[in-house]
Amino acid sequence: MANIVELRPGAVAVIVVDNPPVNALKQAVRAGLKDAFTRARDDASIHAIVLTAAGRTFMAGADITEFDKPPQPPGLIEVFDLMEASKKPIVAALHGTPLGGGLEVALTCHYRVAAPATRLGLPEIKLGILPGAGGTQRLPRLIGVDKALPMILSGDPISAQEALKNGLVDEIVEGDVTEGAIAFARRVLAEKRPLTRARDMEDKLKPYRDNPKLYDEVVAKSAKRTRGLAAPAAAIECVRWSFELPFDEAERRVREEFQKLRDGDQSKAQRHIFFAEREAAKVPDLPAGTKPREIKRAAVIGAGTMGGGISMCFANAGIPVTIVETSREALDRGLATVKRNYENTVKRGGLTPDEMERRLKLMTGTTDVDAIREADIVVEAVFEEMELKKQVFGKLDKLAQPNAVLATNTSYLNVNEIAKATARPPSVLGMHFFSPANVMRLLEIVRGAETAPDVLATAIAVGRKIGKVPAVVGVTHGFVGNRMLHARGIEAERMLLEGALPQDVDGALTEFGFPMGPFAMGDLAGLDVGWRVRKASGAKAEIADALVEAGRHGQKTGKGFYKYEGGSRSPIPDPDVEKLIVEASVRHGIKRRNLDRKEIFERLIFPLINEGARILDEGIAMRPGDIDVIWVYGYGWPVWTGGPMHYADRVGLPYIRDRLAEIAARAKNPKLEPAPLLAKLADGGGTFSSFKKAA
Ligand code: T1G
Ligand code: NAD
Repeated sequence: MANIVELRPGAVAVIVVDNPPVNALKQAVRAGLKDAFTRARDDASIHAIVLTAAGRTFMAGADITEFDKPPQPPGLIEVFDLMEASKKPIVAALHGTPLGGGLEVALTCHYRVAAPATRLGLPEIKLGILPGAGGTQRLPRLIGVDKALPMILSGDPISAQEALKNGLVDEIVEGDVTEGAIAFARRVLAEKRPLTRARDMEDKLKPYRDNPKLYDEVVAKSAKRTRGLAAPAAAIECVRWSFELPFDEAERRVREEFQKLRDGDQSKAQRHIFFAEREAAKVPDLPAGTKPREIKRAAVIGAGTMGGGISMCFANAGIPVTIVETSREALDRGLATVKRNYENTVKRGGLTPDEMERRLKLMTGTTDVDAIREADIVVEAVFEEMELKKQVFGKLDKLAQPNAVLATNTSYLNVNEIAKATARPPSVLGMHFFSPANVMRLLEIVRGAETAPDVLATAIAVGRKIGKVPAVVGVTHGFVGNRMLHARGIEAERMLLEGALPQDVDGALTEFGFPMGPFAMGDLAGLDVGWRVRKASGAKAEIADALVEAGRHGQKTGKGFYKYEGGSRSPIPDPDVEKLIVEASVRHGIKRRNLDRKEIFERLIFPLINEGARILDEGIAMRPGDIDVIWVYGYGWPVWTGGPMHYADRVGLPYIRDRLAEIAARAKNPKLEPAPLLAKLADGGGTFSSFKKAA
């Protein structure tokens, strides 16, 4: 086995880090680096050092699994002190994704060269922390405060080309990057170039030292969403210290901030989601060596809201896609919407016109279903009607090639029943996208009773390829997300009758960090959709039904639970709605009372968690973390609280059990009684996360 850090001697020595898969800077790597830099310092035959990494990437950061354990020396700072004291030039050879601590290592080198496809970033903010090893101090010195702060606050990487432009890298090298770095180091030696240390660079800080107010403008431009989040606010302060304080004093304070964040609930929740996201696509009972099928061409049936968005996902990933509709008119409408979406992205600067054309060219619209013969995967997105879906799958069965994967985007319907409309149920599964499909990251992959292992593996691989976060779930009405959403909705409507108004209910969720509450969401999706489903099934939702019957269909009619003025999407509380709600209370003989935020919040969230417990118990979700991932990526659950099951563990299951029992008794609704698993865990002092381990 190769050493985890190897020193290859020579006039230009090469230090190679080899810690697959992403060369995370775990303790053994830090110790290896310390040892290698010490030996390089002490070896008189070495005149310069290239730092490189084996495998797919330069170091992608600290090892996140170490954050929950006591720190083990040496720390990165010890390694950095050695590097900065070096009299021999150190050149970083970057490829892949130098991120976080990995980029901070590179920032401490005297020079940086990069392969053309390198992406460089400080993603710590996405884990609820901030760059803890010099990133907040060295990056502003190298590229300027105005360029460093947005990188730190967004956590998004930049390209090697941009890094070259802003001074983060010194050269882009084609071919082998280590060889390129060695050649670069030789030139540094030959030309006796100075040992540039980022910590000594002052030029780019000067304007802010002279006029600290300049920084307020940078902050105003860079800070997007910081409400409720501890890390962005702290990061803004840390970058401020780069021009306010001496380097070492600033770094000392940064480390304090870093440790506070690392030990806080928000970062713990975000780290939980980082690992849960990667686990959600893993299926323990898939036979080892199961290979996904090759996907060269896709087809989508239906060019409506979802079909259009799903087609964009394929085209965005470079996969040609055929879109099948029933009529030319529906097809043209669908394709026009797709085009408009792309044009808006171009207008916002998110896409070049050429790239838009390239993507549009990958899409072929047709009214001839025969065209799906060439597809390796077909995603059906027609109306939510079982008979129609069965008919469509019957046709797909006759036309699709034997190896094709047949997926349905149904929101609720039984995937096994749909599969039975074909003679090949093993090829069928659900691929449940979320609206808008080209934007939302979640992909619920619904495994049918007969779905073949390689079909499941294909859906997961395709999901990743098109940039989604796949979570594998079982068949049940509404799958994981919508089934839990339904549980939330029941109490929402009841609370209106008891005394709350839509803005009170929605406010309880937005205050917690959701982008919107159930009523604003209903207005956005269109209230008529649910109304039609209820009419068909004989179900009722008194207030929502009354609104629809009064012509209030939501944003599309300018009125729903709220009113919307002048084409705006901002909900405005409407006295007419209040009147309608109060009248309904009177009809039911309910004396309206004041419901506080806490009661509203718990009555929305605890039933949802309860349903999550049932789903876990039934094995519909494999792990509580899968449910968390579904809610964070599909339903706007605030990531810094870690998703419903993680949050429930933090609140404490006994408290939730007791509150649910009260809510159930008051509503006389046995469905709200604590689920057996929740009760069992609460009684035994357990948590949902411990349930995962016991399974
Ligand atoms: N620590 C531990 N494990 C990690 C890891 C990390 N930093 N990064 C990835 N893994 C594991 C991951 O769980 C998965 O494991 C496998 O590697 C492959 O990952 C001091 C405080 C690099 C872009 O936040 O963004 O530095 O599931 O499936 O799609 O200031 O991983 O196979 O068991 O995601 O090719 C900052 C996090 C840390 C980078 C590769 N760094 N990683 O994506 O593979 S904080 C990050 C990523 C820090 C300093 C601080 C991505 C990737 P398993 P993958 P990928
Ligand atoms: P939609 O009404 O916007 O689009 C459906 C399209 O299917 C229409 O354009 C229609 O002409 C077309 N169609 C009907 N029969 C067809 C056939 N036999 N062949 C080809 N095309 C046909 O509906 P939508 O919102 O896109 O929903 C589609 C599916 O996605 C439904 O199953 C829905 O439950 C599911 N879904 C919707 C959402 C959402 O938020 N809208 C989210 C997730 C899943």
